[in-house]
Parts: sequence; C-alpha cells; structure tokens
Amino acid sequence: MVNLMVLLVQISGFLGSGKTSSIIRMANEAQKLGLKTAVIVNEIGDVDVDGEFVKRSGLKAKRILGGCICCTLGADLVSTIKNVVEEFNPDVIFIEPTGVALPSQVKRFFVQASYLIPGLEFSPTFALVDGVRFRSLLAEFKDFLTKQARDAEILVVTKIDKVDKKFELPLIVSALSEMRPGTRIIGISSLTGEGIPDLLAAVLGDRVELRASEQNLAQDDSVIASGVGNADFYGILRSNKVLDENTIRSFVVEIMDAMGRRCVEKTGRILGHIKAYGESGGTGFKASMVDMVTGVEFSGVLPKSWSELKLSMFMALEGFKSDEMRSYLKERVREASTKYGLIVEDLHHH
Ligand SMILES: Nc1nc2c(ncn2[C@@H]2O[C@H](COP(=O)(O)OP(=O)(O)OP(=O)(O)O)[C@@H](O)[C@H]2O)c(=O)[nH]1
Ligand SMILES: [Mg+2]
Repeated sequence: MVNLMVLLVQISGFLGSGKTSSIIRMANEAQKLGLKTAVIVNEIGDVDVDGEFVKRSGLKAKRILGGCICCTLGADLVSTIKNVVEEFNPDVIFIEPTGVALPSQVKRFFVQASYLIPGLEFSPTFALVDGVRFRSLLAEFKDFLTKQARDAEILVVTKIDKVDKKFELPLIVSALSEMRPGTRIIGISSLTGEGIPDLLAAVLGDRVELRASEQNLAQDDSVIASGVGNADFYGILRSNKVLDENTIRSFVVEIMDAMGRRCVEKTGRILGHIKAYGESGGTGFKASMVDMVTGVEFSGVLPKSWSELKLSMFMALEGFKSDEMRSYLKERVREASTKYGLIVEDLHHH
C-alpha cells in the first residue's frame, strides 16, 4: 500500500550537537510504534560517516555529500526526498542538515518539494543545542547559535545525562528562552533515552504550515559563511598480520587527537566535530570527538580481529582552513599507518 502522507522532520543543530544520535534513537522508537522511517543525512565533505552509521543501525538512509542542503545542494535535497518517498515509502523522514545549515533555508526547499511530491507534511523544525558545550558555544559562537535557535520552532537541549540538572540545566533553559522567547524547550539524552518520548511526541504530534514567502530568501553559501574548514579521509587499511580492536582504536584516537590538538594550537579551542566510521567483517563503529577533555568516544562495535578495514574520517572545525587541515590530516594518516604497519589504500583521491 502506498502511504498517503509523509512527515518531513528537520533535526538541525551545530556540529556535534547530537543530531545523528537522536535521530537513530527516535527512528527506532517510531518504528516500534509501527511507523516506517527513513533518514536523509547531509555532510559538508565528500566522505560519509553518519549515513553509514545510520544504515548500520538498521535504518533506511540516503546521504547528500559535498555541500549544504540549505544553500548549494538544495535541489539535491528535493530530488533525494522524492527518491526516498518512492523507494522506501516511509511514514516519517528525518532530515539531518549539516551543522552550519540554517533551518529556515532548508525549509524553503521543503516548499519546493511539496510542489513536486504529493502528500508531504511538515513537523516543526527542531534545533539541537549541546548541553555540555553550551557555555563555550555561547561564548564563541553566539551569533550563529542565536540565528539557528531563532530559526527553529522547538529547541532541544542534548546530552542532559552529562548536565547538572539542578543548576546548569535551568541556566541553559533560561538563556535559550531569552534567545527565542516563548518557544518550547525539551531536554534529551540519546544515551539514556531520557526525554526521547517527549521529543518524538512533538515530532509526530504537530504539523506546521510552510509559507511560500520562505521560498524567496536569498542565501550565501553557508559553509563558506560559517568559516568552518573541513578535511576527510576515505580508504582501506590493510595489514599482513591479524590485528585486534586496540590497534584500530589507537590508530583512530591518535589521528583524531592530533587533529584536535592542532586545532587548539591554531584557534585556542575546538569548535566543531572530528568523527570516523570504520567497518570490518560485518561490524561497524563510529568514533567522535567534540572537545579535548572528553576526547574520542566510540559507539557501535569495534572488530575483535581484522586485517582489512574500511575507514571514513571527516572533520569540520571552525577557524581551521580546509587546505591546511587536509595536508595535516594526510601527514597524520601516513605517520600512524607507518607506526602500526598498515598499508593504506586511499580511495577518495583516486
Ligand atoms: N553523553 C552523551 N553524549 C552524546 C549524546 N548524544 C550524542 N552524544 C555524543 O556526542 C558526539 C556527537 O554526536 P552526533 O550524534 O554524531 O552529533 P551530530 O550533531 O550528528 O554531529 P555532526 O553530524 O558531525 O554535526 C558523539 O560522541 C556522541 O556519542 C548524549 O545524549 N549523551
Ligand atoms: Mg551527524
């Protein structure tokens, strides 16, 4: 049977705020309610990390790479929505823009999609705000954060498992209310699941009307405007020996750590996200770092033993120029591969 209605849900938020984690959590919950879900993930770079991880979580996903769907890749968003509807016939489509996208800019392509695809409905737009990094983001990136928050209908404070609920959370909530008066604010943890039912209820419960006027906003390339540089790696690692999970863990941590330290040297802090997706022998894992203190966090399953592994790495960091970041990353990959006796087949630059 063909669905009559398809709900589009935009989950926006700065780099590393927890968009992918919350979408996986919500989509799984929605499927338990009998709703068919699909996910569209957009990345600034040419290498896909989140799309692979989302698929590994058992969800239907399509990716849009190499730019931002709120500006340069808006037309791709429209055609991808159409493909997802035709191929997966979902009840709900979660859309994850890049961390530098402006929600209202994405919405104008929803308007275009609604002219092409019958039966589209729109949930409110959600802007995720990282509860753990809120203070430093506010200090460093207030204008952008405010813009993103003002652009969304519902604000979501993420990672509340790591936020002090008595003192810190009320402060975050009041700062957000000031940015965007009168709006609903929901706290969630994708780790523990706290607040996820409330968020899903908001996703499924409300519908918004899109205004045609939203179609007429002119917009610069948001990737360039953000000052966020990016670099990536996509290739296969091979070894003559059988290696264990610690080798790949150290390999990834060393590279990500070096990139993070370099960013701190250059800019004084990390404002962005360094992440990787690795896959070998039917297991897949994600590694992610948003600040030096927390360091690299792993999710999914690392391979217990391996001699060949597919690895994608992507980083988007404010204030770090793309060309510098790319050559520095290339050196770090070369250095780490020598150290661990790995042969690297670079698939991206072929
Ligand atoms: N403690 C905790 N960590 C979380 C939670 N949600 C996400 N994280 C961590 O935050 C980091 C970034 O999460 P992602 O879901 O990849 O964030 P994102 O917004 O999709 O990142 P980009 O797509 O790169 O912008 C990862 O290390 C996650 O494990 C949470 O609820 N609690
Ligand atoms: Mg993501």
